[in-house]
Amino acid sequence: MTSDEQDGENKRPDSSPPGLVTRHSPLVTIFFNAPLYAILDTAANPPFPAETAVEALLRAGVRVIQYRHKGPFRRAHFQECVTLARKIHEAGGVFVVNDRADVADLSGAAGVHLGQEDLPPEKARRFLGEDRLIGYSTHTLDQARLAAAAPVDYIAIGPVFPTQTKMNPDPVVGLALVSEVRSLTNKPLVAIGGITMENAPSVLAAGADAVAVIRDLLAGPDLEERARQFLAALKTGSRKP
Ligand code: 3NM
Repeated sequence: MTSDEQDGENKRPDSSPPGLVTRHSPLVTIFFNAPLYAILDTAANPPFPAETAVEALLRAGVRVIQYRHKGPFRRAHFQECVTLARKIHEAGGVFVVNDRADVADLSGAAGVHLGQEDLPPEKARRFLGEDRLIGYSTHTLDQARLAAAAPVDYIAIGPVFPTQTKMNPDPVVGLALVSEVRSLTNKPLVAIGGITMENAPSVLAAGADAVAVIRDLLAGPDLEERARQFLAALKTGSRKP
């Protein structure tokens, strides 16, 4: 193994591991088959390491997984991202790092998820190049309109329902805004915030391609089984690719 591989360094544009999902791959197709976007939030205190969680999610059939760490980003967090990126991409999945385009790039992630307070999408795109995925959180119709025109590959909208997970969440947007945003863009749409196995089908029915979930995935004693049940509940499917 070279030192580059050890560092997870991913030299653009042609050293992406074979099979790595890039922005040119159809995310809508991935979401059609597995419309669950799992977020590993380091503050959610899962009773197992992130690597174990990822293995369980992949076995269950989850294909898009985000690493979310809001505290100081230490070397150990970076190394964790390197390990998760490799594991997820080897399984044909998509690994996304929250907030940090630098970490996404250097860890070999498929992309970054940006919030409204992070790097502007244009700057992240310039930094990451054309191959990486960029997701962008929105909380209002105006923000979603701007995101539709921005160089981002998918749009997140939320919080759809009240959430206990995010600190200082934006006002709840409800299913109505999910439908409105659906009608203004063809980009993959990921709904987030307070989504549970019970309400998730209604979120897809409102027009989302996928649901992003933190807390409700950890609700049962067995993450793999919970993720399987979640995917089964979403089986009615989202937008056809
Ligand atoms: N972003 P849970 S809501 C990380 O509105 C995040 O953009 C939101 O966690 C947004 O599934 C949220 O536990 C928290 O509600 C999602």
